[in-house]
Amino acid sequence: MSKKRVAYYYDGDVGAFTYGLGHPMKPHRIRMTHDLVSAYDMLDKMHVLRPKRATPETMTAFHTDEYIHFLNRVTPETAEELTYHGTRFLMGEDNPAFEGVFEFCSISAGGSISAAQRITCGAADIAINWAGGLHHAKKREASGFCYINDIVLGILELLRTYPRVLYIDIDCHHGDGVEEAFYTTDRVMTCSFHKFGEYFPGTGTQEDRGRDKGRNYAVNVPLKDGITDEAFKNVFEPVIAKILEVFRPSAVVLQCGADSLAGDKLGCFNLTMQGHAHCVQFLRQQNIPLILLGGGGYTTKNVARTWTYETACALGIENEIDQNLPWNEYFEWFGPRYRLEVPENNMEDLNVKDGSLDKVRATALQQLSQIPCAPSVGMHDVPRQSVGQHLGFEQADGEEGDEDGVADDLDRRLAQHARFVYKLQETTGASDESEDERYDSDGSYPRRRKRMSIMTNRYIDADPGKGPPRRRFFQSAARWDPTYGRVLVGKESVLGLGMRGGLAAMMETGGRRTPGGDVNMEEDRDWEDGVSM
Ligand code: V1D
Ligand code: CA
Repeated sequence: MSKKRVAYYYDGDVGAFTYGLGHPMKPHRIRMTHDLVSAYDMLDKMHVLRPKRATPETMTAFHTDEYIHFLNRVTPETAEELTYHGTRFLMGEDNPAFEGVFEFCSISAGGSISAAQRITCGAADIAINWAGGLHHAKKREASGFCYINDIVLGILELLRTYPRVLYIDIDCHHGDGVEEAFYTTDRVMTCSFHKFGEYFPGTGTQEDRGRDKGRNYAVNVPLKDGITDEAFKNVFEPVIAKILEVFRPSAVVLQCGADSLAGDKLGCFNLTMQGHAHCVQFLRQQNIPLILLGGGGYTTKNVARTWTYETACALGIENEIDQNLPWNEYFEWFGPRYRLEVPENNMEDLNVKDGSLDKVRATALQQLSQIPCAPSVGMHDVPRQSVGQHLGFEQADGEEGDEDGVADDLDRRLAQHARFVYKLQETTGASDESEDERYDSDGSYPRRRKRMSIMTNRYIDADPGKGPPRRRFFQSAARWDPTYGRVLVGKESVLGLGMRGGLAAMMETGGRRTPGGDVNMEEDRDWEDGVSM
């Protein structure tokens, strides 16, 4: 099994938050997982990073300003008033306004955004954020223990670089928030495996398949109680294999909700730790950039065991680690066997009993057969390499990155590069000819203005009437964003333009401004010219 560069995001503060007494969601399980990962000596086998916390502005890439403003100031004391007596923003007992809720969200979302950046800059093959995976959060309200949809924010980050992203959700609950966010686009395929029938949130039938351009790009696999490893594998593998074949994602985000494990307090499946982790192993071997996120999981010792084992799977060392748990701070929680295992129980598998699993699989495969071929954003080529990689800015393997260093450092270096290129344009008559040929024969600067592309480092003829239509430098792939004080490159500019047209509109235009606007990636010859990225 090939070695992979794994980035692992963890904030030591995350385990201290509490949803309140009697609430099943326990952020402490993230800390237990981390402790076990550490006890197994896995930390020095991967890049351990403390994620930058997501800012309110970052969160509004998906959520409404009004909701983020609310979340940023609500406290247990003001909740009643700010939710208009429980009628807005929060969902009753499921989503209490607990102490520090915004900080908790900024850690969770910051981890998934950082993970995505680590993948797009080419510094990791697999990025992990066990504090993420909060798939129920909606654009303007919390739902099902989730307040901020870190997954949507992470995928938006991936879409700045990649044409297509696959989202897979093995949490026992339907991944409704993520599905809804990308329901009308063919750039994100969502696939959720979940219990369906008198179960939260009540969505996720096989009739729900996406709309408009997104028709058939939402895949749902509704299941019944008691599904075992073998039955799950028999639906997961063929459905995901088919998706990989027809959709050809550039990156995969796997939500590893652990409430699908046997014996979960809220779940009703019968998966063992191995059966759950098989999904991670299956995706790892596809050699597609992968993000692993947390999610549900309410029998905390089993969550810690499984996410620890899945961290080992990401590293490719799952066969080398001891099944007897090493000593760790929470050792006594894992008795009486103190083993790295989640065994199945004797519940009946209702999926196999009535043959419904075969029907569900057949329906999913039939849906996928209707997808013609991998879609693209318009017909132009989209870089397969991140801008950072292309310009040679990617972090070298083994280079230690602290905190959120990679993305910031990349931004800094891209900005520096952009300023260098921009300066070149202003001070020289840039040309792709040799050094000597930059000047007219009389020694003056040439009248034909040429500009350098930040994407290709090649000069473009910017002279009107000659060659391709004249384009301004910052219309092509990069522009300076004064708000964030950094260069926005390629589809990054999508987000810089704001989400006023809505997520779907942004997806439809593939990151271009709406008609009439002056940024149109499709027209950009730098991209069209088939510069192999
Ligand atoms: F049992 C509880 C005790 C206290 C507070 C809430 C719950 C609870 C259990 N199950 N709440 C639920 C589900 N909510 C309802 C609604 C409340 N009724 C009015 C209907 O049934 C929510 C289950 C959320 C599951 C979240 C998740 O596992 O999918 C997840 N994934 O990522 C993060 C969380
Ligand atoms: Ca699910």
